[in-house]
Amino acid sequence: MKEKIINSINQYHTIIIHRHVRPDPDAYGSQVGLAKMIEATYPNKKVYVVGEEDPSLNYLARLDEMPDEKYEGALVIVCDTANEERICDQRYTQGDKLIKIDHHPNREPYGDLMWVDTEASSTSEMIYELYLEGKSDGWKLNKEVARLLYAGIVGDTGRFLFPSTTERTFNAAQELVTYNFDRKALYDNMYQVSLNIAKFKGELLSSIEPRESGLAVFKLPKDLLDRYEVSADETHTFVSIAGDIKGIHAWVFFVEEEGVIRVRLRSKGPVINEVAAKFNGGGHPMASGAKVFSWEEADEMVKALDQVCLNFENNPS
Ligand SMILES: [Mn+2]
Repeated sequence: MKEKIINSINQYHTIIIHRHVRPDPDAYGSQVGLAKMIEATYPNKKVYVVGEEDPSLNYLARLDEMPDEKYEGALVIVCDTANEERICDQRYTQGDKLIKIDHHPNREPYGDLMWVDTEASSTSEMIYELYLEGKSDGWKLNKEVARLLYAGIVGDTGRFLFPSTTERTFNAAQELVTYNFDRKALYDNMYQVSLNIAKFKGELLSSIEPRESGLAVFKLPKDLLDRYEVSADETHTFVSIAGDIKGIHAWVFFVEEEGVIRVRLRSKGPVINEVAAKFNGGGHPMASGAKVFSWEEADEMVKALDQVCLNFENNPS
């Protein structure tokens, strides 16, 4: 598949790269890392990165304004996005050919070519491996590409901590750091938090009451977010908050937004993506997202998660 993707890239003059809504470092890293790698390798090609910018990720890259007509005859690549609904900028269908590159479970296949590797820690790791495949044909990596791909890998692996981190991950990181980008500046940008977020975290930590099942529940109604001046989007920065606490097997965030309660699920053992799938969501076995539409429905979801955690306690695999 990697070879087919490289052949397609070879064939097209204009290449437009998309990623998912609510971007994270892996979305930007894989999208812009791939773009800059193609530019370095093929200086005559036109490569564009599209989607709404997230100002908190401006330190990684800035995106392009794209007139519609550029899609005509173009190759479109979508990185790090499991399903079509989550693709940022819905013009992705307007090109000549569509390629999906992703590491999430392939529940909703799309595209003329698909490269999905759920064993990869991140899409950025896959883009590094695409480079390895193309290396003998002259594919080029540079300092900026290395910085972007490294950021994506670090972001999706929680700094090489999550079980998705493998020998492949370290292999990629090992070569990427030889490009001598400013790693300290990158980490400073990725992990600094503002004072209100730090205080909000304190509030959440002191509110933890683990349930008998080993599940911890964080309910974040709008008035609480308002009191700390924390936006619903910002809550993703402390989603791993309960990971170090003894006795907690899984935890769930319910974040109240306009007309919807967004759910973020994390686990250290119980498989939680099946519950997520029942509540308008999905994702990885140990990290998923979902949506509910009332606090009553949130409580139903908590019950379903309790069950999964209790089953895990009784039969840990
Ligand atoms: Mn990813």
